[in-house]
Amino acid sequence: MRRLSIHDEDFATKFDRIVEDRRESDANVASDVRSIIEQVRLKGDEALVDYTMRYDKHALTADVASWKIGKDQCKVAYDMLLPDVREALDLAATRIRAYHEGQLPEDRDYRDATDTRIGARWNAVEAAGLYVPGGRAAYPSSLLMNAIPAKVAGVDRLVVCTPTPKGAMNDLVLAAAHLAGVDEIWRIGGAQAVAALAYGTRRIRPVDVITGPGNAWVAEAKRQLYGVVGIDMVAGPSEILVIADDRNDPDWIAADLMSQAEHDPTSQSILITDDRAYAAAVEDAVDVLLAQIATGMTATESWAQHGVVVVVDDLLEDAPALANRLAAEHVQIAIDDPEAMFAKIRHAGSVFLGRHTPEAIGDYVAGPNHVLPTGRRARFSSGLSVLDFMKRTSFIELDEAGLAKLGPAAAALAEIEGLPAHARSVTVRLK
Ligand code: HSO
Ligand code: ZN
Repeated sequence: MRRLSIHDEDFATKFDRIVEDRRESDANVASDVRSIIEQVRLKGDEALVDYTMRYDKHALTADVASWKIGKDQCKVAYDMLLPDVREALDLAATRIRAYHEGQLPEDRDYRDATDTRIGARWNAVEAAGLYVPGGRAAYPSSLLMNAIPAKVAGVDRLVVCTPTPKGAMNDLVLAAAHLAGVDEIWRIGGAQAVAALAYGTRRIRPVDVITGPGNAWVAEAKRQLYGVVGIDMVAGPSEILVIADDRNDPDWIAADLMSQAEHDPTSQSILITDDRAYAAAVEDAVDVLLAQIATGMTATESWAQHGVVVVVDDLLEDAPALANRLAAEHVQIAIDDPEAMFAKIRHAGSVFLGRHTPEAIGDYVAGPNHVLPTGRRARFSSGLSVLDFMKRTSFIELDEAGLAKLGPAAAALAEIEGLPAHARSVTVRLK
């Protein structure tokens, strides 16, 4: 963990180094991924059988159940949930759905002063693919956060791919898939799954957009296949920035910091506070917590490698500029009246206001999406939304009088661009 004070004489340099630290996998997977994609494109299902045996030790056979998890199986998983888990998942799904319904965009259709009718209509993509990682990062909450916006957008066919290493399935993910209305679940993972979703195989029909988190191979496959399909974003390790004054219980803030540190050793937790003694109290509370939680190993590594504590003079004056440089995925503003600080935050994936809004509420049940830009991408991008599963088609309609008004200018521009057929398609219609 690094400690910085705004009074350090090399503060700017040290802070720059933190901002520039990408923390992303440097594994050089690009060429492996390229060849996996090529094999799936050439050999289709046969390549999926090979890779799934090699990487997941799972045999895809003539038995369709080895390929696909049935909807009935998802329903059984849902029905078997403990009542409090089911209620929690239901609450999450209901709130996520309601929030995302509010994102549905409005079509535009109007006549301007020249009586030209112009506008745009939104339509959903036909099919979306959702990657769900196996193992540690197989979160039912992430399935809901990806699947529900797709369904709200109006996607007809929602396909999940997930690895089932040695045949193992995650019943909570299946239960969430039932709740979200997923249409197909294929037992395939890695870059090969992304390639199958993009190009299609004999068994798996292709999709138009692929979303969902994954390891370095999955992320690289999405990057390479962007253009063949749409993708949501290339996500990196999770981050949290907590801006807190000394009137917060240090235990609360320690838990907030560790809530993201426990995701992955490359996750990052940063505290900005205005009191050195308070910073030390939070650091102590973090150490106590790390010894108690089952994810202590992961969180300890994240905190040791990437944790940062910054002490400033005045929170309202100093913190927003630092926060905007970091453009963090999550920003918690744990002070009494967060509004003035919030007004100065321009770059952040999601902001959590006040002392009673821990980031974890946003991970699960608040409603807004938890798929958010990481690695400073909040400078130019936003969290997942229904718009990621939609696109708009613009339209234009003129009548004879309207064409008479606009046509000559279009013809003139076509002439200077040296495109006579363009000009003519206009002028033949002018009397
Ligand atoms: N905080 C993660 C999402 C998540 N947390 C899923 C718990 N489950 C994304 O930044
Ligand atoms: Zn989380």
